[in-house]
Parts: sequence; C-alpha cells; structure tokens
Amino acid sequence: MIDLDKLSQLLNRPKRIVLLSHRNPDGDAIGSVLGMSYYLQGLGHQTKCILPSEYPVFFEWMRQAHDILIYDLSAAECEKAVESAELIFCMDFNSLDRIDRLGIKVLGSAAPKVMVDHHLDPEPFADIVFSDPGYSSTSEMVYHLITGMGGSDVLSTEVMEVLYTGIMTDTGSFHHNTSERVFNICAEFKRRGLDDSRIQELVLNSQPDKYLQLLGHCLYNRMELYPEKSFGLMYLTKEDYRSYDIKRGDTEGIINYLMMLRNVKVGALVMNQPSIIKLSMRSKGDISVQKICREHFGGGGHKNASGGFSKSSLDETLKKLREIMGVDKTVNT
Ligand SMILES: [Mn+2]
Repeated sequence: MIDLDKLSQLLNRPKRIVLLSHRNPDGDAIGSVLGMSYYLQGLGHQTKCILPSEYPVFFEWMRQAHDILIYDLSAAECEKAVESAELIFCMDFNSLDRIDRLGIKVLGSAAPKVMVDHHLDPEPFADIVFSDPGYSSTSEMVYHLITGMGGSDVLSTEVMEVLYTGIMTDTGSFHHNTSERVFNICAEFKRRGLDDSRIQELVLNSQPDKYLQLLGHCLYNRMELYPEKSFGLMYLTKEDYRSYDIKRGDTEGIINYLMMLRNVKVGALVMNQPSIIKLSMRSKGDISVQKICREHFGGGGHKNASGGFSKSSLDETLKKLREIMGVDKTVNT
C-alpha cells in the first residue's frame, strides 16, 4: 500500500525538516502537520511547521500550536525555514498554489519533498508521493506512515489527539468518508487511552455566541432552496462579514445544515470574504461537486466536499452557480 523504505532512508539521520499545509488550515491540516512533526521530533529531527494563514482558535489547545509559523504574519522567517530545510513535507494539499508564494520557495528548494495527501489530481512536484483519495484524511495516512515505520509505540497521547482531530473533522464527525480502517484506528486510540470526548468538546463545542447568531442569519436570511434540483445554497455578503465580525473558522460547519435536508443533495456556501469570494460545496452519493468546483471555480477537493473561488461579484457568482445547477431564482421567489 505505502512504500516506506525510501522515506525511512531519508530519515536515518537527524535533519532540519519543514512541514507545510494549506491556506485556511482545517483540523486535518494542522493535525497531520503536528502529528508528523511530533513523530519526527521523537526520532531526533529538528522540525518547523508552517501554515500560509492562521488556524482557528479551537485548535489552540494542541501542543506546539503556538510554535507554528504563519506565512501571513512572518513571511521572511517562513521563507528562511524553507530555504534551509533538508527535507520538506507537504501535508493535506497536492498543488503548490494552495500555499501561495511559499510554493515558489518549495519548488526552488533542493531538499527532497514528500507529499502526504488524499485529494484528487496531485501535481507532480514531490519526490516521494503518498497520494490516495481512498483515505478519510491526511491524518489517517500519517497514522499508517508513522506506525508503519515505528510501530504502535509511536502513538503517544499528543500524537493520537491531533490525528484524531484530523480524522474527526475531515469525516464530519464520522458522517462521511468513514471505513472499517477509520473505526479500527479510533478503536486503537481509545484502547490506548485517548479521551475522544475531550477532543470533541475542544474542537466542536467551543464556539463563541456569535456562531449561532451567524447561523441563524444564514438560515433565515441567506438561504435559497431549489427542491426540484435537490439544490440548496447559502451566501454571506461583505456586509455580513462586518456586522457579524466573521473571522477564520467562523463559517465552519454552516454548510452542513443545508445537507441535513432531505431535499438537498447538493449544497453550496458562497462567502464574500473581504479579499475574495470563496465557495464551499457538498454533495450526497454519486454527485461530484469536485467536478463543478474544478471546472467552474478554479478549485477542487473531494467528490462530496470541494471548494473554489470566484473573482466576479457576489451577485455574478451566485448567478453563475444557479445557472450551473439549472435553477432560476426568479421562479423560486
Ligand atoms: Mn484533509
């Protein structure tokens, strides 16, 4: 399944290692980066974790989260770290535009690059590639990598906590992309003493009051349902970002409310963020939102969960999306 010999060889003497993940880091991005980093530190390597943009506050409890370098906040330090790296791990992304200008630095680095990722259509920039959309999450892949190389002894509490976070968030709390393998891993974590309820509290049940206010606003004022096409959408205007003081992570999970409806098989959340319009899409069953996001919105991801962006206005983006889905707002209202 995974050939670990080459990777083991690269790790046979202490190195300066940089671990990177994607912009707008989610639980899997930060979980896989930190999980891999803890393991590498245990082998005596010097690690630096880098994220292009800040992570949501509900991941701050992770050990060494505060040591992660954020490119938006300290670009020079991040670039220096990449330049002096002897080995680079690219976690939970497979195209260099997901790490902005750092991508150029990574491409220019002579250090071997290792990709660990579960998205479709990987770009060929890495020397060692672990890429398989059959995995629930990159964190699940990290579990196989590190236990494959070091046995189950490498599963310290801190490793299990961050990998569990990645698996839990990328499966929508075990609602999708689950497998026998996923539940076996979680069972092993539990047997080894992982307090999974604590992680759920820390990550899921720690929203500020404004989260429900924003959710209420989305449900009551910003939702369009097109049952004839099994399509539902929500959107957030620039004004919403101001009046609800929406920050990184605040819109997390909102799209799942659309997917709770029996008449919705494809859901979209269109966000007019201060600098760009972002799109999140979800689908049920065989419908691929990955295709829609890739073909029309410069993005991609997974069959049932994808994202993209738009450089047009919010109105134009919504119009385009309705057209793609074959729905007409004037009929709906
Ligand atoms: Mn992931």
